[in-house]
Amino acid sequence: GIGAAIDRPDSTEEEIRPYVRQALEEYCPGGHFIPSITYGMNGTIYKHVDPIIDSEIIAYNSNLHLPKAAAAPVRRRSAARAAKVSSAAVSETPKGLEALTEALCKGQKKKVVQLCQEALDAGISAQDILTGALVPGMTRLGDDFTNGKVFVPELLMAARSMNAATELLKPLLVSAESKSGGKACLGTVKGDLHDIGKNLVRIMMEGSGIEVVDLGVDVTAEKFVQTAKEEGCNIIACSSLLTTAMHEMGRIVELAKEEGIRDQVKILVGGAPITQEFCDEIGADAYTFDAAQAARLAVELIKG
Ligand code: B1M
Repeated sequence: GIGAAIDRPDSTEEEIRPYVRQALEEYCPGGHFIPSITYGMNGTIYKHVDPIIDSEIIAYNSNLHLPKAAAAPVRRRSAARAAKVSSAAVSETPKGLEALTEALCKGQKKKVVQLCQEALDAGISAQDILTGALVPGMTRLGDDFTNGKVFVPELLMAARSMNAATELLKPLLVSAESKSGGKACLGTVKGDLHDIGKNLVRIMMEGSGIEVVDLGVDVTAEKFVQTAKEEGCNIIACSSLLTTAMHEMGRIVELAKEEGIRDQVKILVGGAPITQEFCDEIGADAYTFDAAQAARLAVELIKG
C-alpha cells in the first residue's frame, strides 16, 4: 500500500518522490524495503506512479540506512486488538450465517452462492443476509488487509463472491413499497474503482422505482454533472471508498453550481470514509450510511 495515498492520475513526480522517501524513512528506517508487488490489475494503479515509486525504492535500498534516532512508533493495531476486531465482526454475525461470512472471506464464490441460497430457503431475508453476513465479511477482510493478514488478491476474490451473492439477492432486495419515478445518475468518483457499495445503491434505488443511469467507477465530476444535465436527473449519487478520492465529491457540488443545475438536483454522498460532517463541509444535500437508506432518502427527495 505504499502508493495508496498518491495513486491518482494527477499526482506529480515532485509530490510522489518526497512522499515515498518519507514513507520509507518512517517505516523502514534501518534497512532495506522489499516491495510486495500488487500491480497488474488494469486501472487500479496509475502507470506513471509505479516507475517513480520503484526508482525511489531502488535509490533508498542502494545504501544501508542507519536510523539517526530511535525509530518513530508506527501506528499499528496490535495483534491482540486486530484479533479482537476480527472476532467481534464474526460474533456480530447472526447465528447460522457464520459459514457464509467465512466463505466470503475465503473468496469461495460457489460456496457463498450456495450458502446464500440455503439461508434464503431457511427463511432468512435477503436484507439480513446482506447486512448480517456479507457486509460484515467485507469489513472484516478490510481489517485483515490493514493488518497485513490478507492482500489485494484475497480482496478481489471476495469481491467476486460478493458480486455473485448480490446477483442472487438482487430481486429480493427490491422493496415493493415506494415506486417513486425520478432519475438518478450514480457512480464511484474519479480515482476510485470500488463498486460493490455503488452497485448495492443501484439495486436499492432501482427497486424503489428510480431510473438509474449507472456511470460505473472512476467517474469525473464533469461526467456526473454533464449526465445529470443531459438526462434530466433529480439525483446525483456518488460513492467513494478511498480517502484519496472522496474530495472529488466537493468538485461535483461546485461544478453543479457552475453549470447552473444545483437547484435542480439533490446530491447524495456515501461510502465507508464519508461522514455527515464531510457532507456538510462540501455542501452536498445528504449522506447516508448504507445503500438501503440512500434509496429511501432518494425517494423522499424526489417526492419533495
Ligand atoms: Co480496497 N480499500 N483498495 N479494494 N477495499 C478499502 C476501501 C480499504 C479501506 C482497505 C483497507 O486498507 N483496510 C482501503 C482504503 C483506505 C483509505 O482510503 N484510507 C483500500 C485500498 C487502500 C485499496 C487499494 C489502494 C489497494 C492497493 O491496490 N494497494 C486499491 C485501490 C484501487 C482504486 O480504487 N484506485 C484497492 C483495491 C481493491 C480491490 C479492487 C481489490 C477490491 C474492490 C473490488 C470491487 O469493488 N469490485 C477492494 C476491496 C474489496 C476493499 C474492501 C476490503 C471492501 C470494500 C467493499 O466492497 N465493502 C475495503 C475495506 C472496507 O471497506 N472495510 C477496501 C462492501 C461494500 C458493501 O461496502 O462499499 O462501503 P461499501 O458500501 C456500503 C456503504 O459504504 C454504503 O452502502 C454500502 C452498504 O449498504 N455506500 C453508500 C457506499 N456507497 C454509497 C453511496 C451512497 C450511500 C451509501 O449514496 C450515494
